[in-house]
Amino acid sequence: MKSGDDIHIPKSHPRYKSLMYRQRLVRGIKEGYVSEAGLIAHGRGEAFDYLISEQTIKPAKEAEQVAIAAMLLSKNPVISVNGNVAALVPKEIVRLGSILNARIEINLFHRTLKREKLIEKILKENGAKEVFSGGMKKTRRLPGIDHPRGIVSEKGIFNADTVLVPLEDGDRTESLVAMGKLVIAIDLNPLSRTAQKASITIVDNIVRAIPNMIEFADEIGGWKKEKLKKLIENFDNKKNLNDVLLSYRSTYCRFDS
Ligand code: PTJ
Repeated sequence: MKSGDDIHIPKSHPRYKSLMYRQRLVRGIKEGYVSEAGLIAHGRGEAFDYLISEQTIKPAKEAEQVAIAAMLLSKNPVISVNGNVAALVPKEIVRLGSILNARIEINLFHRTLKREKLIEKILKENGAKEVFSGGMKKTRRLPGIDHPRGIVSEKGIFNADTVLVPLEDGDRTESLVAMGKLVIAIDLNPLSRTAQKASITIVDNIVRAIPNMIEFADEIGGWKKEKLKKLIENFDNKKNLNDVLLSYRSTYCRFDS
């Protein structure tokens, strides 16, 4: 039976973009690579996106630039991909990985080999040459993560010095930070455990964050190391998260007398 989720959405619809992203996730579920819980996560993200007027706010821009500086300075940066990321920004993730010379690793919360294979296919169709995952031969376990997502590839996340974790579920960030890695999170919820525990938190929708990061990579890619280091030194993640919360106030108290 058809669910009607695939109806044609006219470009003139005021929420065209938002509806198109929803459709991508629904299709991803039908194709078997997005988890059903991915829809719940997306809905939560949408709610938080309203609080920033569905725009990249200043603190997010700052965090995006610092994140790129950190990745440019890293020896072995890795971008972690889950089902939602593969549905929303597959081409952009591959492009960012190639500009930054970063490895791409599939790491799933609702892990199945079938989903891993389907996501690998999508990433390769979008230009990825090599895709790492916990399904590879040489794997290691992240300390403190008993869940199947704790199995990561040795050459990818396990040996990374910097890991970009978009739309993360929480405990893995803590484990990666405890291992001494620099963790960059993309999460619309500034209060989530991931957002609070990451080294650099980007509170922005991934569909805007990754394209912005690609622009920053082009812009600051040629900078000297010292200048990149300065950007990172001057960044305070706690302050940045606080600025995000303050921006809610300035958006939603605009009718104050
Ligand atoms: O594909 P899998 O099996 O690895 O599962 C992926 C999900 C996302 C389902 C899984 O990691 C999960 O359950 O995540 P959580 O705990 O719901 O956390 C996801 C976080 O991402 C929440 O804080 C959301 O607010 C946030 N989020 C959702 N959509 C977006 C987002 N942040 C940025 N951009 C989005 N589009």
